[in-house]
Amino acid sequence: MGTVWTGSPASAADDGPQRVVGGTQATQGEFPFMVRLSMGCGGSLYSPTLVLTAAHCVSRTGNNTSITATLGVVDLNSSSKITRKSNYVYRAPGYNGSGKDWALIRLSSPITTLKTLPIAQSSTYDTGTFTIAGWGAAREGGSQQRYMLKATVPFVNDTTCNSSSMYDGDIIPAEEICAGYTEGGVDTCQGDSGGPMFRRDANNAWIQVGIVSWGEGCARPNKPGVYTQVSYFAPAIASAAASLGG
Ligand code: 4AZ
Repeated sequence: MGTVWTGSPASAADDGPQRVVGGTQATQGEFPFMVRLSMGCGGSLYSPTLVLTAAHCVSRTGNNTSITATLGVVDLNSSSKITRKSNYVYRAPGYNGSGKDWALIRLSSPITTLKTLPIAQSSTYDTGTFTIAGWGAAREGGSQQRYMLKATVPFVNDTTCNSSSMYDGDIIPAEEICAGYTEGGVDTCQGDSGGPMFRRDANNAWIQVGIVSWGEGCARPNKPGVYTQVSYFAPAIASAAASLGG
């Protein structure tokens, strides 16, 4: 995942090589619900047979046996990885490239050995510090990762995220939630799309609040990551899941 450059962003006084440090490696079993998809996206295990991802990671609603999901490992080359083929894709109705960036992928058979990631049902958890994770690029323009990386990023409110110094009105406040540091340095990046942004709930359990959607570059100052606001779509996601058999 992006994650990315840490330490301090290069300053005008810093003319040395830019120090780029990836997030840190997730440990095996730390985020059991994380999914890597063969088109180069992330996802989360919503139920034993359904993976929640981004609409922009899939092409259309309908039968689809072309996607391979890899689960249960931080190392994508591990011989203990679990894989499943897709059999159906459900893309958010009305998706046209702006907002509504969610989709469900149904797996050919259930995964019964991994924990699922519940989605936020209200805006209660749409604030605070969030965890991001994935196998996407560790810097803007960088390569995809073999080992899952993780990081934490702070919530950025819609007013700030839509201000002229940030996205200048391009955020859809009800549908999108921003997270990142004003100074940049930590972020999701290419290949993390579709993966979850999550935090702890009142019972200390992980709960998904976002889906990696877009951003201008990766980890740039004043360009936080933009995530699908899962709580807003929770009823639509639940009814789509029910229509897909759970
Ligand atoms: C991408 O292209 C992408 N910095 C994902 C996340 C972000 C930017 C781009 C956010 O998949």
